Amino acid sequence: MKLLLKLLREGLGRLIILVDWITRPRKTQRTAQAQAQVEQDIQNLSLYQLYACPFCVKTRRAMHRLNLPIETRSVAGNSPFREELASQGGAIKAPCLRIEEGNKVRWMYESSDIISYLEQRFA
Ligand SMILES: N[C@@H](CCC(=O)N[C@@H](CS)C(=O)NCC(=O)O)C(=O)O
Repeated sequence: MKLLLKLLREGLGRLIILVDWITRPRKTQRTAQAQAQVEQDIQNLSLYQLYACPFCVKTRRAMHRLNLPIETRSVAGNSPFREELASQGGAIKAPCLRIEEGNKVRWMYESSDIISYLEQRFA
């Protein structure tokens, strides 16, 4: 039963990835200079995430639409990022956006909060 649920969840995750890939939104177009500035500005961001998690797919889709090549860090299995997320962020829940602000680090959970934050900063 547990195995069946796992297979179902993973199958659904793969299906969501396929549908996302087929229906990808267009990337925001910027001048080369504006894009270079954005790419500079996202250096302090990283997304802790899982490949087939629907909330992570939704967040990566928004990143794609906003043309934000933010570094992604997998928290699957025994990845060191998983431990980092638990100990520094406070919970193992994906997605989570790590935001470095000067010498402070903010951990933003909730896909809809992350997307709103990215839209406010970069849309
Ligand atoms: N409301 C959250 C849901 C996130 C969520 O449930 N993520 C799952 C993966 S699909 C997770 O990290 N589960 C691990 C856990 O809860 O321990 C969001 O929109 O980001």
